[in-house]
Amino acid sequence: MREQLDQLLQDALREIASANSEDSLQELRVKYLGKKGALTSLMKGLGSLSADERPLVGQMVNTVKSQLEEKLDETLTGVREAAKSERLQSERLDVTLPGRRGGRGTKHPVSLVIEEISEIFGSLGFQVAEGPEIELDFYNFEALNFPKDHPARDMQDTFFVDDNILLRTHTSPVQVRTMLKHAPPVRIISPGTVYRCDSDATHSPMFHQIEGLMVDKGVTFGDLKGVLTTFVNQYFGKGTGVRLRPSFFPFTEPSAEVDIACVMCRGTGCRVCKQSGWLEILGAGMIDPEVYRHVGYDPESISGFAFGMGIERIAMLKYGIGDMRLLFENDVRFLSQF
Ligand code: 2U9
Repeated sequence: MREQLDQLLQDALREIASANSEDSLQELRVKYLGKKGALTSLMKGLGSLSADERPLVGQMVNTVKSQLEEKLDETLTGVREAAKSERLQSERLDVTLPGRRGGRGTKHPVSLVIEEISEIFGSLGFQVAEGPEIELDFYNFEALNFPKDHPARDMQDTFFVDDNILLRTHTSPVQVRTMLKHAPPVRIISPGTVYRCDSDATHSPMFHQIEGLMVDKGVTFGDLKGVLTTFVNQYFGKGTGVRLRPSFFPFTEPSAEVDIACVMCRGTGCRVCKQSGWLEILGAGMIDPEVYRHVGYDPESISGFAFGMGIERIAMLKYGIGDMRLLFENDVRFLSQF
C-alpha cells in the first residue's frame, strides 16, 4: 500500500506540473482528491491492514493529501498569474496612439445669421462695432431720447443692476458710443445680445439684435430705403417685395416698420404671415436731431438713418424654425442641422 501511495503521489505531481489551465487543475483535483478519486479508493484498503500498520499508512495518506493540495493550490496561483499577465500583454494601452476626436460642432443659427447679415452690410461699406452688455442709463436711454417716464425705463421692462446701471435693452448704445468717439461719416452695424424683462412663448429675456447706423452729409430717407431693399434682396432673394409703414421710435423721426413679402407663400397669404402676405422684419428711421445733440454732432450739417432687427425672428424665417425656444435649448439634434 505504501508503494501504491508513493506511485499515486508521483503520478499526480507529474500531471499537476504539466497542467496549464484552471480547468485541467480542477479535473486533477477531482481525479486524485475527489469523493470518488484515487486517494479515496486507496484509503478503502486501510481496513485490510494490521492494527500496527493502519495508523502509519493513515498518516502517509494525510501527508500525500496535503502535499497534493499544496501543489494544486500553488500551481493554480501560477496558472492564474500567467493568464492575467497574458491578458495584460494583449490589452496593453498604447499611449502613443492618437486620442479619439470629439465630434465637430456646428455654428448656432443665431451666429450664422449674424455672420450672413454682417457680410451683406460689409459689402455696402458698414463696419461691425461692439460694446458692453452691461450699460449706463445714459448710453441705453438718455442719449437715445427716451423720456424719463418712458415705460421701457421701467423695472418691468429693463433689468436694472442699480439706478444707473442696466443690461442693455438694445444694441443702440454701441452706436452712441461710436458717435461720441468718431466724427461723421459713420457707417456701422452692431450685432449682439440684449436683455428685456419679458418671458413667454414668443419672448425670451435674452435675445439678439443687429442694428445699423449711417451718418454723413446729405443722407436721405431714399438712402435708407435703398440700403434696406438691397439687404432684403440679397438675404431673402432677388425681387422680394419690401414695404415701409409709418411708425414711431423715440430715437428716429420719421420712423418706419419694414415688411417683406412673406418668405413662405411669397405674398399669397399663409399661416406664417397670418394671411396678410407680409412679414414685419425691421424697424428703421431718420435719426432724431435730439440724438445728435447728445453725441455732439451738428444736426444742421449732417443727417443719417438707423435700423434694427431681431436675429431670432430672422433665423426662424430664414430656416423655417417654428418655435423660438428651440434656439435656446442647446439640443444637438436640432443644432447639428445647420
Ligand atoms: C441710434 C439711433 C437710432 C435703431 C432702430 C429700430 C428702429 C427697431 C427693433 C427691431 C426688432 C428692436 O429687436 S427689436 O425688438 N428695432 O425697430 N431700431 S431704429 O435706431 C437707432 C439706433 C442707434 C444712435
